[in-house]
Amino acid sequence: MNISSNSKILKGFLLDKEDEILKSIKTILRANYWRDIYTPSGKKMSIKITNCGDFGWYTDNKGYRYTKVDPKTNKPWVNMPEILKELAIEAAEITGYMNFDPNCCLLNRYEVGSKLSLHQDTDEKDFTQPIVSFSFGLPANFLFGGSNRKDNIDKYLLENGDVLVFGGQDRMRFHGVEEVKNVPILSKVGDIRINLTFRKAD
Ligand code: MD3
Ligand code: FE
Repeated sequence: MNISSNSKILKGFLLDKEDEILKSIKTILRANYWRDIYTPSGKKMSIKITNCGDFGWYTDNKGYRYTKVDPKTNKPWVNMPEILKELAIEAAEITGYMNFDPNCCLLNRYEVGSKLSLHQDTDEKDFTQPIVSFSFGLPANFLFGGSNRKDNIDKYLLENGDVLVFGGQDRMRFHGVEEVKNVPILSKVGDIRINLTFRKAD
């Protein structure tokens, strides 16, 4: 299934402001460094995560959920840097979402060999709000299915500086990320892929 008119891939949208964005990511990491995460059944996932904003997404033996505090430190997640919030809102507006109000940014770190299995994002409260995603570092194939797990899957290459905006019917579609491969690119973040997803959690 193709991406519908409710969603968009903005190729290279972040490249102009790459240095400033990477600085703000470093600020987030100083407060809340990358965490290993476990599925509710106890399986270690291959990606590491952290968050900023009023809410953070987390998973451990207590389940998949949004939390106001970092479960590891019991302190609130660090503020969402204004530059990141503004760019996410701008990308949403370009796609037609004029009232995107993100209060969570989930950061995913993919090493070479990491992947994210097919899933739906269902922990948010308001599915009329889109999800905006930023990609940096190594490229990856984004897998986009339908509203049933068995539906046909399309692949879209995500590269450094790309933005995706997903909303409307696409918001509930199954999606994932193929195993990240090491390819020679000019990367300012090293041989990893970093993905930021902006959400309205609550
Ligand atoms: C389409 N992250 O964090 S970003 C996730 O590249 C997640 O790390 C992937 O799936 C990544 O949950 C994909 C693009 C994305 C994010 C959320 C979506 C696409 C989406 C929710 C619904 C439909
Ligand atoms: Fe997802």
